[in-house]
Amino acid sequence: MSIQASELILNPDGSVYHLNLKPEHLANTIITVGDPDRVDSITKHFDTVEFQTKKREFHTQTGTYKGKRITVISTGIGTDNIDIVFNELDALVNIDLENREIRKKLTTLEIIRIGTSGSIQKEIAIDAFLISEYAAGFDSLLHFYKNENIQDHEISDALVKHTNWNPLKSKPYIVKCNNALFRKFSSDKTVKGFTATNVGFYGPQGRVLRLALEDDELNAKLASFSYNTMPITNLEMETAGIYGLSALLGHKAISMNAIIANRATGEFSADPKAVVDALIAYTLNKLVE
Ligand code: R1P
Repeated sequence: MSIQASELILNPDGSVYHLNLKPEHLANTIITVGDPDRVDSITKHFDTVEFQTKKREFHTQTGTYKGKRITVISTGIGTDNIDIVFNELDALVNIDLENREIRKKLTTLEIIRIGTSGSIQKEIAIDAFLISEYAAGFDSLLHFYKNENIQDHEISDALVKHTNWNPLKSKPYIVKCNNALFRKFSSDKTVKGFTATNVGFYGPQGRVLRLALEDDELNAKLASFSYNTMPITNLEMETAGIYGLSALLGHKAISMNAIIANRATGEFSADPKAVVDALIAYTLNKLVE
């Protein structure tokens, strides 16, 4: 059945509404970043850039790195944007935009987030590269989709109990990375993590400026949570949405985090750009190994 114009909005040139992309602009390997300026920091390593466009916070460039075709796209901040980016990326490969029908043969995208993050474990040092094996979504994105098969309810229930989670907040959903990508991007230069994806930067991540927190022990409780010896390691704002939607849509995803802050010790990286650049170089090399 054909998807209505109001549900899958296309621009007059036939590109998808927010991303401004047509199917031919997209590679099957995609790097997502939060910061639009980080797109250039990645594609400056490319052999060539064949296409670029910008709309709102969604900046895209497609080119090749050591012969491998890759699209780099900025998502801006938060899982609300992840909903837009992942649905539109999927539509570009898995919906025929002319007749607005789902393709019979579906394409699997390989998606790598390169982002920044704060550790909540003292021993995960500033400037570390952390790969999210699991993610806990404190936003509510996944709850709007049928998702029973991809969530880990046991870990979620244990986390709710350990933190005495306030039921007025959306229940944490637990999702996992793609195992093959986890192995591909892991090395002695990376630490494995269980990432909490927060719905904001200040209160939701336990930062106090002028407003008191609903639970000022939350970060400490997250840091002391351990399920089968898996502690929660770091906070950021996209990974759980990326893992959840990728699993539902049939794509493979991994989230690479440059640890630029340690919330347990109060330290901040002396040169956050250098650690992000180092993670970009590491990730690109792993992609073509
Ligand atoms: C907050 O400053 C932003 O930084 C982190 C968070 O996930 C959030 O998007 O990632 P990026 O550096 O990729 O944006």
